[in-house]
Amino acid sequence: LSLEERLASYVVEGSKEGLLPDLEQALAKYSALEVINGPLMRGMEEVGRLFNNNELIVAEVLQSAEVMKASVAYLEQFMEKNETSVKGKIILATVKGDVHDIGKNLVEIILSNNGYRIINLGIKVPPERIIEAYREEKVDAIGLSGLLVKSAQQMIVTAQDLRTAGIDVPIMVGGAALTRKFTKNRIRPEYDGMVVYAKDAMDGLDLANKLMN
Ligand code: B1M
Repeated sequence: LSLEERLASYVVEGSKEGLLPDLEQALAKYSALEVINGPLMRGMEEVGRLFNNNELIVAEVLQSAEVMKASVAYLEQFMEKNETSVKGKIILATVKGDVHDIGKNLVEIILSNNGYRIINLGIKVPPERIIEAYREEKVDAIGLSGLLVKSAQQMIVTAQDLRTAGIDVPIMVGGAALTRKFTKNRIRPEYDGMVVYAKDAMDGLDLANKLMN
């Protein structure tokens, strides 16, 4: 197998044996983020496909997630850091009912490496928790992540609850179940402030930079 195929296969197989030396080798060729967005993400997509076809069980997908998390944890130290002054304070949360957090945590790493203070509320976060954190922390924006189809619906509910609470700072949404169109047509009308859709973590950084200007 080529280096790229091996990297994807660690994720698919849920195995860490040989992972670190291969990640190290990959860094001679790619940036840390390219390793994540390229071979590791391809592995994760394959996991999703196999799981969908009932060729993997949840326990196996969890092991794949562990490999992805370990890889990101290792690669984090090699990611570009822009330690300017604090550009803004942002809440991040995976919405109520959803446990997927690898994408959200990647967004956290990238934003905090680029001048943002992140308040990461974790997974399965109900709107009340977000409202509470907003009031305590006085944040500049709220980021919501969700990968399940029902999470897209939950984002609508969350936007409604935030509006009812009188909150109108920009919301950034992301995750596999969402689209720009859904964001514009279904979430945006339920909220008083801006709602933007980020297709990946780097897009999230670009949008955050635009929102803060
Ligand atoms: Co789940 N899962 N899962 N899963 N899982 C999916 C999402 C699924 C598509 C797999 C499939 O069937 N093909 C499917 C959803 C179906 C649907 O609703 N349409 C699914 C399912 C069904 C489930 C369960 C219901 C399975 C079950 O129990 N029967 C269950 C749900 C539990 C729950 O949430 N209540 C479940 C559980 C799990 C595990 C716990 C085993 C594990 C998660 C571990 C963890 O996160 N700690 C898991 C995993 C790993 C996946 C897949 C395989 C991979 C997700 C992932 O981490 N990708 C996934 C299939 C897939 O996506 N290919 C799948 C890598 C990550 C970096 O990408 O999160 O998309 P992603 O983030 C991207 C962008 O989306 C974006 O940036 C990131 C990249 O830069 N982004 C943002 C994300 N959030 C953002 C926020 C932003 C900006 C950008 O701003 C705020």
